[in-house]
Amino acid sequence: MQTAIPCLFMRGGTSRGPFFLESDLPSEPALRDRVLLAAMGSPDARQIDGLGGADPLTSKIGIVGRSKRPGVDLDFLFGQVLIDEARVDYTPNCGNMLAAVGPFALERGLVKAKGDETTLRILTVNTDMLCDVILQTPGGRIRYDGDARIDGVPGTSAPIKINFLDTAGSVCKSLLPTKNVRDVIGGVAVTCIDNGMPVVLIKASDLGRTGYETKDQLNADTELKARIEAIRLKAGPLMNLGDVTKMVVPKMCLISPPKSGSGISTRTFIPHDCHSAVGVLGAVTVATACVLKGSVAEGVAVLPAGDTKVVSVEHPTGEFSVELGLDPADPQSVTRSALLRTARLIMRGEVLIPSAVWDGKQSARLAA
Ligand code: NQM
Repeated sequence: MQTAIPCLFMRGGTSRGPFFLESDLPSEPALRDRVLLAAMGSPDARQIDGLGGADPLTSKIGIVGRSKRPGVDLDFLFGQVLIDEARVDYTPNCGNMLAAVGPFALERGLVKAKGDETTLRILTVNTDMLCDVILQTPGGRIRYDGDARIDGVPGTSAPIKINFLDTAGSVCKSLLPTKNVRDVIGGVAVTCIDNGMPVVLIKASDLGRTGYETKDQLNADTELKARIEAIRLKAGPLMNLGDVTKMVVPKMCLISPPKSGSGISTRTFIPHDCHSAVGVLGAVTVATACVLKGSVAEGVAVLPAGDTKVVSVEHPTGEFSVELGLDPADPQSVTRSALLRTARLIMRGEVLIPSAVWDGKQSARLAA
């Protein structure tokens, strides 16, 4: 016997996973997590018995509902389903999966299109982060095809613009949680920063690498990975994150001068595997470090002039442009960020969960 749970399987940016209505999942968090682990096939290195793609970028889920907060359309809970461990981590945000939330909500009738373009205000409940997402909705339906191209995804799709309203200190409670723009950890200069994602920036050259290695080269570099992890474990408590041994944050980012002449080049560990591109809020955070005087990105990043800076964050499969709005009175202060993503509905249906995991009934205590 199995329990059928409605779900839409969607790509959001350079990530992918099943999206669920909050009301279709158990309301009791521990049971909900067991259901999500069964849906994805975790723990198992190949996630062979579920929907997961055996990679951190394809082992993600979204839970969406109408927002309880006035003026906000949707609540989004992002879950990183660990592959080798029976655990769902709700600590960080995911700006990639966020791109699929509006399309999901339109598909499932949680919201209505408002014309050729629809702006939805979404609350990412993981860190209480608000954003406005602008979707193409000609004829009242979500449009997936279009001319927008993002590196890391083949072809083109309809653009989805995301304007973040309040990202500083998302998980660490402040933009610079160590109170310094630069620290030395394990003998290496780092910048510990959180403008939507806790990230530790390190100059690749300080670790004896170019920063232009491929993802596979870096994933095979066990000596480098051990060094990065040692720094990460020390950075965690300094960033108000406590013991991060079992957490997926902070992400670790090796930086080097931009290959194209403008922006910054990155290789991001999330936190143990090298990302094939770069996370959305990871990129916003790295771009923010680039405008801070004294950060390890100073002298590495090449930035355009002006109060609105488009920072090209280069990564292993291309680049990601982040628009930062700076306070004209304080050019060290980033007041907003915006970027472009795309998304697509890949499959709609039901995911089947062994009824020994969940029989489909809400617990009597919580349902009452
Ligand atoms: O930083 C990967 C991704 C992410 C997270 C990661 C993300 C973000 O590419 O907002 O999108 O950092 O684990 O999906």
